[in-house]
Amino acid sequence: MLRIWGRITSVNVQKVVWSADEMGLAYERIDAGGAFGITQSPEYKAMNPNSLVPVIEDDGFVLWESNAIARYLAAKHAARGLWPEDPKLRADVDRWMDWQATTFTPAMRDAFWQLVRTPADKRDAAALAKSLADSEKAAAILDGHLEGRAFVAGDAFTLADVVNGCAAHRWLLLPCEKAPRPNIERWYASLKARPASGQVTSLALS
Ligand SMILES: N[C@@H](CCC(=O)N[C@@H](CS)C(=O)NCC(=O)O)C(=O)O
Repeated sequence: MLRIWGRITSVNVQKVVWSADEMGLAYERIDAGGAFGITQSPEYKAMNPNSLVPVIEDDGFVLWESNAIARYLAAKHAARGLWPEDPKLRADVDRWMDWQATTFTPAMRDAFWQLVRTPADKRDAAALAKSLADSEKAAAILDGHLEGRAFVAGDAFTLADVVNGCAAHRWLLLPCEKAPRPNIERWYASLKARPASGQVTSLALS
């Protein structure tokens, strides 16, 4: 059976779990990382020398990097809707997946850590302010892109919605003032209505 290592509070683990749930896959998720440890053990490092989550093991095949895992699962299970075969459509999905991993989530990392995982008296105000400003820029780009569109890439739900949905979940729940983003909110509400998103969209931030 497919095994997924990683705590569900990790946005990168969330992307894999939501992808697997969209495909209706059976899997076992093993808590690892953060307070669960495990990632520094020699056995885990043999799977992922970065000591990060998630990692999957599928019939002896080991893979890390959350977006690569989501694409592998879609390819293996012929989930063509989630990762289309048409080169242009696929490139569009890949582009927005890369954007999530390189721009949207990194922008909000400090804000998330400062507001959710750091006591108020120990926060770094400058890091928080910069991260909030960067996040607003990214949110404005996504909101503008979603104007008149139901989904991030193409006309149907894809992996680009899954990974950006995980990032948006984190952004929308961050306890801070944000500019109104009506297109993100409409799109995110439609993702939240999908049964397969439940493990992620029902989570409180921690
Ligand atoms: N690019 C990697 C990043 C993985 C990553 O940064 N994972 C974080 C959690 S989101 C992690 O393992 N942090 C250390 C820990 O949880 O112990 C991916 O997308 O899988």
